[in-house]
Amino acid sequence: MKCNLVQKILKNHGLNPNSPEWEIIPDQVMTPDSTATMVYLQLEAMGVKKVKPFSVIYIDHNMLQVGPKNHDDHRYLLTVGKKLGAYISKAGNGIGHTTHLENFSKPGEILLGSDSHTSTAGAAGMLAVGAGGVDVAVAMAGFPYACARPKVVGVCLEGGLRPWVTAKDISLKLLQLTGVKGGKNRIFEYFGPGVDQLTVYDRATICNMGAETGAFTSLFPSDEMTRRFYRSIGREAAWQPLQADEGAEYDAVISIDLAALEPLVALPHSPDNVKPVSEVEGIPLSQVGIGSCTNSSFKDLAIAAAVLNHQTLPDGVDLIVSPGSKRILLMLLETGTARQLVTAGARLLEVACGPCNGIGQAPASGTNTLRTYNRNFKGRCGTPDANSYLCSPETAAVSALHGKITDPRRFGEYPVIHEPEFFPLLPNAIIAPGAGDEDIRVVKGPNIKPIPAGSPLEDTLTLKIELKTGDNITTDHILPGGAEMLALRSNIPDSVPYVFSRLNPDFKNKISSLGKTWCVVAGDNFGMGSSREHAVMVPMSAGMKLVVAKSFADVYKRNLVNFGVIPLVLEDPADYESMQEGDLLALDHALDQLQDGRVKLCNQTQSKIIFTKCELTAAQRAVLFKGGLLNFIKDQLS
Ligand code: MIC
Ligand code: SF4
Repeated sequence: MKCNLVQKILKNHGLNPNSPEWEIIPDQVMTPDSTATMVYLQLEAMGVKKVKPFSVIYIDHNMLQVGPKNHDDHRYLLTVGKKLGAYISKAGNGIGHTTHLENFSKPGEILLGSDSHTSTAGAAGMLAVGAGGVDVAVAMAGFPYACARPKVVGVCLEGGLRPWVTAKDISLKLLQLTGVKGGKNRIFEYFGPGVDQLTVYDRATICNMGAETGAFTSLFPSDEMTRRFYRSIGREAAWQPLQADEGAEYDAVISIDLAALEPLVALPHSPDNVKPVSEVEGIPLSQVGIGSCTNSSFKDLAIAAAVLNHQTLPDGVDLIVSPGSKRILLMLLETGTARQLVTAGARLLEVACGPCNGIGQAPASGTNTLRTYNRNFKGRCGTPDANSYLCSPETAAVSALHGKITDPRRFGEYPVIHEPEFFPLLPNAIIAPGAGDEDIRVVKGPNIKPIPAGSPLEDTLTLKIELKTGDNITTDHILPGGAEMLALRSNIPDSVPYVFSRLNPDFKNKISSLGKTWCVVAGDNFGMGSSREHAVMVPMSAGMKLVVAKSFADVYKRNLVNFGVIPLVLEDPADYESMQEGDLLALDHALDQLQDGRVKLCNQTQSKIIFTKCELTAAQRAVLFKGGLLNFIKDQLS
């Protein structure tokens, strides 16, 4: 049988790629600090003494220490992580996705991560999947990550990129073609003649942005360019060639002619609101950001330096740049690239996620910020009325120079970037586990609170609709990111006042009067964006027991089940109109109906019957009935 890359990787792991359900045992696990605290609290709650797969914690999000919370949580991670046998990338080493790609990626291996952009490692030919924290914790305890088989969509890249057109523009083109739902239950596997010219960092940009389509993951073959990447960092032994067979088949194929692409930009407030830069030139900018796990490679920042060399940024524009890893920062320093950026007036930020999810550098009220990041959800940058645009580093740099969105091709000759052929990783960048670690005393600060457990399913439920909301509601709408909120990731009780705050600022005032259990009605693609399980845990801890939606983002639906919250999809989307906030919905014989998968709700207020679907695997139903995955696993362990 001719195999595509996904089929090869699964078969090499002893799995049948055509089975309707996959049971994946990851080779590697990565947990960034913003979700890692909860993951390790769950590991402790399960009584895990040693993590099974090779696991790495990244201190990369919660770096703004305006109070003790973040450093307290980092000291928890540094002690519990070492005790349980994880590797730890310390603060300042790098954004997890970039740093994992450089230090630990291996073609053909499977990575599971507690962050939606885990897919970045697909750049090196890995099957790299973002998931909710408890799914990752359970995999670290040695249980398989079970999921329905996603479809594999081949993305054939043809032709070659013209000057000033980049990997970021390829990813924006895919978003324009598929929309933020187009990757649902899909893996995007790249192939074709256009792949060869893309560096591994280019491929990382594309696999990273694939998360914005809702994709299960994205990946590239491992070829000579991959080998060159590994050689340049001193890890050539990790390389192996891995390609789809000639004539391999896909569930579908999308073709993109790279030669026809032009610089693109995503307009507020969605990554799929994509237009050619040439059509939106002239929009004034107060801020330009180059960085994040999407675009923070040496080349990304060196292009900006070349554009800004011997120039001075216009007075009204703030250019913030953040390297993706310590290795990249050192390359910038040693090649004089950092000097060019700083001399032109750029602000060199710490090696971290930073402004990407609103941790610092929030732009001025009501202004426009142009960023090389991957998300521009309203309010995500930290300023509720700012407009966030997404683009390539090339477009960002030329636009910064002009103080307004500008087609980078106006700059003239496309700079040639000379990247150091060999710039090895630092041997002291990652803390490795060692002998005697099991005796380490775990340090827990006052910010760490007990994990809220879901409640086993009752057979009869009467739930008040406490929130009705629209389409494409993101995890940022449900539970905002940002410095203040992310510092509470180990403290669910203190997080409750923030829930749904970006949808309804008054929601916090009704929390004290909420019933023991209540429900939410939502539109299409509810819970798109991050894999953060907190977007379920926090409302669940306040009583959310059921969500009725036109459709769900895949990971969010999985997170609902993992915390015992019932996900129902309307059989007739038109029924969405009839349900109003304040209505009482009754669900009788819940266990039987959910077992059957077709669930009848009675809207007692409107005297209307509504039919819904609850499509779950048998394993997921068992988890839901137990009130969540932690309860289920504890049951199994006992
Ligand atoms: C994000 O980019 O939104 C985050 C912050 O990295 C999240 C993870 C989190 O919420 O901790 C993600 O993308 O999953
Ligand atoms: Fe960090 Fe932003 Fe990447 Fe999320 S998307 S991991 S916040 S850099």
